[in-house]
This record gives sequence, C-alpha cells and structure tokens, in this order.
Amino acid sequence: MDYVLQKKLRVWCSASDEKWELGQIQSISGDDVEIHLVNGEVLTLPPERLLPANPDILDGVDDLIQMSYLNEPSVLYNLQYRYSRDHIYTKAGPVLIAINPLKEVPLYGKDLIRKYRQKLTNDPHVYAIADIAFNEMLRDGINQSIIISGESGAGKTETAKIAMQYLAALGGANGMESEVLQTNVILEALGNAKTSRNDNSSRFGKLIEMHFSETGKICGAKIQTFLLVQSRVVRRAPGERSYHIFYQLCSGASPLHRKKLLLRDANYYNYLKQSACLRIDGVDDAKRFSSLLGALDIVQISGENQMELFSMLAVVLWLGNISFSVIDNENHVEVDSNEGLANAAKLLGCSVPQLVIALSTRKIQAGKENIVQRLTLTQALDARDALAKSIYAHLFDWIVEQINHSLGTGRQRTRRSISILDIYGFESFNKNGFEQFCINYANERLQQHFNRHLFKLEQEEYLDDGIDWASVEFVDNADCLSLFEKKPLGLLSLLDEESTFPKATDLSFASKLKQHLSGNPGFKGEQDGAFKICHYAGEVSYDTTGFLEKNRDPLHTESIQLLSSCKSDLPKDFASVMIADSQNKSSLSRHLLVDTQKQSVVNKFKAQLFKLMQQLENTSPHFIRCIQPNNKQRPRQFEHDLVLHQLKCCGVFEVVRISRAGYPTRMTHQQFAERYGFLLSHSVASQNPLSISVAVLQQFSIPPEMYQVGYTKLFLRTGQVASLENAKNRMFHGALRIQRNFRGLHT
Ligand code: AOV
Ligand code: MG
Repeated sequence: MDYVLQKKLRVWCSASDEKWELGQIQSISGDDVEIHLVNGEVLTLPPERLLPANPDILDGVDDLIQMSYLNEPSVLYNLQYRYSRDHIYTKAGPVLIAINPLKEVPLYGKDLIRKYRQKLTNDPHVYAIADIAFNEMLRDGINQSIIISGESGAGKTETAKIAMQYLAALGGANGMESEVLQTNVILEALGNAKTSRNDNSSRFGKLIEMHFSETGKICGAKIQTFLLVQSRVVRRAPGERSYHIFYQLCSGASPLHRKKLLLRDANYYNYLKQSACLRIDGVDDAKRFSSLLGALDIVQISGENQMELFSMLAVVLWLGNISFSVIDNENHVEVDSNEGLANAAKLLGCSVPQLVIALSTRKIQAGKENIVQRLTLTQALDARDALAKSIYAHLFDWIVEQINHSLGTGRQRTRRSISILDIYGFESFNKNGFEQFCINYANERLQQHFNRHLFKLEQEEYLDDGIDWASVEFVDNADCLSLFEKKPLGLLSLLDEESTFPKATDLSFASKLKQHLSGNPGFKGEQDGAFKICHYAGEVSYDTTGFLEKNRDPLHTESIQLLSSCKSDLPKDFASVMIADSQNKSSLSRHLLVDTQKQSVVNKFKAQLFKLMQQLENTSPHFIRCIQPNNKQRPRQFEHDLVLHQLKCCGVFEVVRISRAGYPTRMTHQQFAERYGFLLSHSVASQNPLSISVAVLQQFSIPPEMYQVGYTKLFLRTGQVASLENAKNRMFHGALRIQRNFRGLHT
C-alpha cells in the first residue's frame, strides 16, 4: 500500500463488487473504517475495500500520468469526469485515449486547427497528435505513422478522418488535400456497412500514406487496403446491411442511370432484402449517393469508370435474383429463365447461355476426357454467390487502384510521409465466424506492435544502456499470436492444411484443432464444431461453419472463363487478375480438382499483415486508443465495466506506469554535450562528452532522481529539458544584451 489510511482521506469504496463510490474517511477503529459518501450515506468497511482517491485538485487531469493514485476507480472517474464535459480526449503518457462521444461535439473545425497549429492550446486532441507527427516528419525527415485501434464502434474511422482533416488543413495548397479527404467517402460507401455494433462499420483495413513536400504541402497519397469481408455481399445477420453503396445506388441513382442499369428499388433484390434491414436511422442514402458522385468527381474517377462501377454493382444485385429449379431426384438444377438472369447477362456483356453454363455446370476431368456435369442446388447457389462476391471484391480493389492512380500519378514520392492506420476493430458477437477470426487475428498483430513499442522497446532501451530500471510487467499477447501462426500446428496452418483436402469438412477441421491444440491454454475446443480463443481483448467463441469454404474462396474455372469472355471491360480485367493470382499458386489448390489454383484467404491475409507490420516498423509511431463508452451506440452513457475492460485489455495502466517511471527524453552524450556544453561556467578536466554532460547536470542542479546516465545516452524525466532550454535562452539573451551594450558604447 503506497498510502496511509487516515481521517479526511478521500477514498474509493466498494461495498459491492460492481460499483465504486467516492467518500471521505471519518474515523478508523481497528478494521472498521467509517466513510461518509458524497451522496450523504455512511458506510463502515474494512480497509481492503478502500482505495485512495486523488485530491480534488486533480479531478479531470488531462494526462493520467499526473494522477497521484493510479487505481481503477480513479482512472475511470477521471475519464468520466472529462467525458461528461465533452473532453473526450485524455493522454495516457504517450498514448491518446479517445472516448467515442456518439454525438456531435464542438471540438473540431478551422479555428481549433489553427489553435493547435499555433500551439495556443495543450488540450489532448487528435489534432495535437497529428501536429506532433507532422513536425517530427519535417524536422527529422522520418516517416511517421498514426495507429488507431479499439473495438468495433469505438471511433477509429472517425478519428482517422479527423487526423486526415488536420493534415489536409496544414498541407493544403493545390486541391490534393480535398482529393485525399474525399477518398474516405468512396471507400466508406464500398467498404463500410451497418453491423449490430456500428451503423458504419469498416469491413476492411486501411492504411493511407500521405506524402508531403519539403515545405509540408501534400503532394500525393497512397491507399493500401486489407482483406475486405466478402461474405456480407450475399449473406449477413438479420438487422445488418450489405455495403452502403448498394442502398445508395438504389435510392439515389438518376432516372437515366436507373434505366441504363436496369435498376430497381433496394427491396427488389434478394441480396439486400434478406437481412430485413434496408435503412439506417438518420441516414439518407439518396443524399449520400450524391455526395458519393461528388467525391468520385473530385478524385477524378472518369464518368466512364463511374458507369462501369455502377453497372458491376447492378450485376451483383441481379445475380442474387437468379434462381434455380431442381430437375431430378439427385438435386441437379437448371437456371430459371428470369429477369435476374437476363439483366445480369446484359450488364456483364455476355450471352444468357454463357451465364447459364457458368452457374449450373462444371467441367470435370475423367481420364483424358472432360465431362460436363450439372450442379446440385447447393453447388449452384454457391457458384452464383461466389461469382457475386468475387466481382465485388475485385471491384473494390479496382476502385482503390483508380484512386491511387489519381492520388499519385506524376507526383513525386517523398520520404516525408504520415501513414494513418484504421482497421476493423476487435469483434465478439453471439455468433462469430471466419470473418471475426480474421479480424481478431489482425487486431492481435496490431496489439503486438503496440506492446513492442510501448513496453518492450521502451524498457529494453533502458536495460541496454545499463540504467537502473525496475521492469513493469505487461500482458504480452505473443502466446495468442503463436497459437495462430505457429507452424505446422497453429490455427492458420491447420486451417490451410484442412482446406487442401477435398473431403474435409468444417467438423473435421474442428476436431483437428481439438486434437492438436487442446494443450494450449489459449485454446478450448467446444461442442458442435465450435472453439474458443483467449484473445488479448477477451474470450471469443468461433463457429467453424463455412471456414473451409471461405478460406478456399473457390471460383470455378467456368466463372473465370465467363468473365474473360464478357464484352464489358471490367469483367475481363477481373478475369485477368484472377488468372494472374492463380499462377501465384500455393499448396492449397494442388489437391483441389476443379477450382482455381490460388493462395488461401488466411495465407494471403497473413502476408498482407506482415507487410503492413514491416511498413509500420519503418515509421515513428503515434498511438490512439479509441474506447467505446457503451454497447448501445448512445451518447452520454459511460459504462464503467465496459470502459475498464477496454483500458485493461490494451494495457493503458501499464503504459501510464511506464511513462511515469520513465525518462521520455533521450540524448546521446555527444548530442547533449554539443547542445549544452557551452553553458558550463568552468572547464571540465576531461573533454569527453559524458563528463561534459554530467558537469552540465551538476552545474544546473538537476536533481539526481530526474535523470539517469546510461552507457551511450542520457535519460531525462519530463520537464528537465525545458529548464535547460530556459537556462540556455537566458544565457543567449544575456549575451545579446552585453553585445548590444558593448556596441552602444562604440557608436
Ligand atoms: P470504428 O471505426 O472504431 O468501428 P467509427 O469510427 O465508425 O467506429 O465510429 C462509430 C460511430 O461513432 C460513428 O459513426 C459516429 O456516429 C460516432 N463517432 C465516432 N467518433 C466520433 C467523434 N469524434 N465525434 C462524433 N461522433 C463520433 V469498426 O469500423 O465497426 O471497428 O469495424
Ligand atoms: Mg471503422
């Protein structure tokens, strides 16, 4: 206990386990402490039910490292105190905590941007983080990154946009800034959707790299995306929606567009109406569509390309309306000749019979001959859905490519860049499938990067330089990552292996996991093909249904042939990408007889994540942690347990502990001696930088607990450089005054 129980001490008391209340100690007798609560109640509790509260002068401090007591109720109270006053941002040492306000807050706009730029305010803010990144980039010529993490719905995407707005305001000059900002409108239309946790949930990961000129003007940008969730296009939970763009197109397209695209209302399409949710409260899809058109123009996507984009979306919608009839008792089907079929063929630029063949038959090699086999109902539905998903996924990649083309062509690449990372947040629903498995794996990787920078590297630097440092423990998620990535017996390898067996099923996959991973404390095999993983952010139970199919992501040769024979350009382009992909073959498909040979989905995703991590490692990182205040997406509701859980999972308490005990300023002895050595009033016997540094510290009476002298560097606590800089300035000014006086005498 680092405090003494005494009369009048402000304390947090927990009479029950759920709730902490603030009070003041009135009397202590033996093990009974009498406390007067703020609400007037009087309680008598044993000391172990009490924790010290911070003095009220510290209420609502803007950096948690300033708190005298860093216990859970104190931190929560401080955050809630600020949140209820719309101060949604708080620092936790080097990390910015952002609690989602779930309503408009008066914290943004030109005036505030100017204030942060001119350093007229010190309030924690995304603007302040972006400002630091911007200055460091220009000053040190080092690429920077702003890494935004948090659970689904916590506010990452909004935060990313706020950071981009700030950088665009600083670096705006030639219209490039509005192009960069408008990419958000396009990508959100195609890659975001309403889920049960967030009406605008990102279903893909994004890294946007903004490039600046020597004078700090934006001169280009590059967007990289990660694994878009495809299954949503054809299926999702009730009450959720497919990608925004479908609803926007259906309600906002002009009569001319509607005619050209053979378009109907959203509720006409099976793919859209099946989850019984066509609208989002407070969102006008038609209006959003006109913003989308504006954005496409600003980003210089040509009218022709826009039309191609829309017609591919219409193809996807019409594909969903294609139906099949069973024609024999083996469940073989033929394609119904309906409007869906005719319209999909027309928009694709292929003939109806070509589409029928692709959706209802498959060529099988028997000996030296090819036999054409009819598909069963399930196979045909899968083939149809696979085609729709694949067209959508390729369309998404294609639009990103178009955007990158306009953001980057002809403009010089610089070494001055700021990358902003916004991926899908950690998810735990009642039912979790392959998508959550991938999303949560990505979040584990990101958490590892966070741990590495804030805990490992930070502490290693102290130890390497031989300074006195009591290590702060933190929850390392390396074990969970290894559960995923270990070879050959990790989750990803086992999934890939099982995916190569044509006869394997989701259940055989589940039992394989049980067989090989049951000894792992982070894994638990469950009933009915389910399994649990102990993630850094909590336990999640996954249902293996669909895992193998989604990992193989098969698109039949027939479908690829269909696309390459289409008259429209885009399907042909997609087919060539698919063929190129399949040449990049992996072990996955060598055993699969009919489908394209390509890398498995998790394999590709893992490679993307590794590349991303490598890119981030080459930047100087700035971290923002978004926090979801409640599960209802409602403003002003601050649920203690939920917030506390998120703070604990991401290690906020440890970050604060380390930075409080730490020495944020580091300079090599050489640098320090060069910068401050001339302040010495007497000469030092040895001219080596270390001796000079120590002499400077002594001359300015920097207390010994404020610094540590390492083998190569000097480590200083917060505030110490400022006092040295003051001394330096005073000396400069003094020298100037003397010089001026001296000149005065001679003129
Ligand atoms: P996410 O990106 O973290 O979730 P979003 O950034 O989409 O979460 O935020 C969810 C919603 O919270 C937004 O649509 C806004 O309504 C609201 N919101 C977030 N930040 C702010 C803010 N600073 N001011 C006002 N409202 C805000 V996910 O993509 O689901 O992981 O996958
Ligand atoms: Mg998002």
